[in-house]
Amino acid sequence: MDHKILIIDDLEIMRTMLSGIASEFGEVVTAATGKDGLIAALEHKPTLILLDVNLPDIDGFRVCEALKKDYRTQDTPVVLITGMEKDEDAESKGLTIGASDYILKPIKVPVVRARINTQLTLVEKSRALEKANAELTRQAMTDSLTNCFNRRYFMNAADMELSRMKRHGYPVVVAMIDIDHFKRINDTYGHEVGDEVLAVVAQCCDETVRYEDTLGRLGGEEFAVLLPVADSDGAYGVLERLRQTVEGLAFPNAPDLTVTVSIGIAELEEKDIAIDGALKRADDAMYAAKKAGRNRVEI
Ligand code: GH3
Ligand code: MG
Ligand code: MG
Ligand code: MG
Repeated sequence: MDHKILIIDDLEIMRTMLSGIASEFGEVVTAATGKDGLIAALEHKPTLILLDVNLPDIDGFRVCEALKKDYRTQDTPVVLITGMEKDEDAESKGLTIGASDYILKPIKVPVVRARINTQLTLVEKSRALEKANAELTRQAMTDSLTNCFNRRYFMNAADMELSRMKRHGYPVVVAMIDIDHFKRINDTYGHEVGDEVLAVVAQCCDETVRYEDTLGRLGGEEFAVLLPVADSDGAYGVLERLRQTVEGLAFPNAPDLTVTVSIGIAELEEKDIAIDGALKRADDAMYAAKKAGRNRVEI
């Protein structure tokens, strides 16, 4: 892993000695004053900061406090370095204000090396956890076949959009998109082609709507999209374009296949308590499109 270690110490000999050890772990940057150290922390975003307590301008405790107050640096571990070995207060004060560890002067090379190693290992573990967490969060909100949001995420997002609409008063439209005769597609071409159709249609929907619109797979071959700041006439244009694009899609594994969708549109209304009401109206409109011959958009 790429580490960057910031050393803040006013003595050049200390900066040189500490740099020698720290450079075994990654890139090293140094600063000779508290102020320069704070600037360097923001500029270089180090993984670890070694901070001398006795500095000519701002003392190390206050530098540490400043680092811990700033959201941009508060998660960066700080190891304090001091010559006040008799002063137990200094040690507890340092640890209380958020320092991760303490190194006493005169420094011993193996001790410094071990303490740096411990801090960097902790950083690596927490980064790995963060990554795993982010991946879990992504999986929990995504439908794995189509990569669009799953039903649970969509319903939550839609309820939030409904309350935003009520607060701000802008129109929001929800559309139900259902693939026509999808069962027949599965029966004729097999489930694998069916799955490919779902993925391609989802991608097509995603590319047609705007970035701030939310697309979800509600079930089998049913998708829904939320279009904020759109009234049903405005949304009709977008969805009619989507309908035409889907009709023109080509499927390499089924060259003679034409896929169409039926789409129902409804506006969210002030009286709606949850998204279900608007979804039901969109669903009714979608069924009207089916009844009217499919491959249509109905309001
Ligand atoms: P309509 O035009 O009236 O919508 O007819 P339809 O055949 O599309 O509708 P129906 O609800 O009868 O059939 C939906 C089919 O979708 C049935 C089900 O087997 C299939 N299906 C649901 N989920 C998946 C999936 O993940 N992959 C595949 N390949 N098929 C699926
Ligand atoms: Mg000093
Ligand atoms: Mg269908
Ligand atoms: Mg259906």
